[in-house]
Amino acid sequence: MAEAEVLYSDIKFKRARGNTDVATPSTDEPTYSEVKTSKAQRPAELPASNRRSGVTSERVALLVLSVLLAAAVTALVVTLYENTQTKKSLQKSLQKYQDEAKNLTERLSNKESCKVEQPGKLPLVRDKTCPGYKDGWEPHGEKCYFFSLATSSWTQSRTQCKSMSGDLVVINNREEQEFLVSRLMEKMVAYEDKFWIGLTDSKKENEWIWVDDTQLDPRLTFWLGKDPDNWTNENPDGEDCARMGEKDGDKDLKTWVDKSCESLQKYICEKP
Ligand SMILES: [Ca+2]
Ligand SMILES: [Ca+2]
Ligand SMILES: [Ca+2]
Repeated sequence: MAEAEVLYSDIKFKRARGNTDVATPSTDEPTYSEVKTSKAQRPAELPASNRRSGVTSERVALLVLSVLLAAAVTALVVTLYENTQTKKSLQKSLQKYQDEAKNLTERLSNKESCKVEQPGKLPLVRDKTCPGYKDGWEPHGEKCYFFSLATSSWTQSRTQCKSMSGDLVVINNREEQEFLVSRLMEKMVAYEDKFWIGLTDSKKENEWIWVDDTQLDPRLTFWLGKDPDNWTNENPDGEDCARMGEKDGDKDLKTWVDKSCESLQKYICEKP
């Protein structure tokens, strides 16, 4: 018998009082007999309900597996979605940073081009200071320049320059002309807001002399249009002093015009 199989037995007999010879009990004397048995239940004899229970367990297991599989798939989908969102977010951020970097580069590039001050070929040395820089003198090359805010006649303007240890500007080369043209493009507030330079033909008509007594080199002139025309409508004495400046500049740097020396103009001074 297997361990799980249990047999119970409980038998009770009652003997008659005072009669030991007779083994047969009288009919009025009751005899008790009670037998309880319990047999092991073999697997093959499992009731139908238990078999159903086994099938149900398999179904439950299958259901649990299905739920776990569904959960795993859901988690995978959520992770994939989150990764996609993160990737999109990173791409947006990257694009934003790239745009900002591009803007910054363009702004820096513009700033650099302003420093160079086209059409000048040589970069300006603005950090080098000039004597009297607090009054507005600014360096360029080995010289210092002053662009006046006030207006005066050509002669008065020259006096002003001399009072500041300089003289009206003498343009010695094309590069110096380029520098002055570009500075005047910034400073001029109107088309007639031109500046006296140190050039005059007051001694002899059409014989132009710089204030340092050098003759004007015909290969290095920047007359604008039909000037010098010694126009006499404004002053019967004609026009014997030179002024310069084109608010919009000129690709050939042609910005000089002759003007009556009594006209009130701004002026450019130069000193070493
Ligand atoms: Ca000069
Ligand atoms: Ca003249
Ligand atoms: Ca003229």
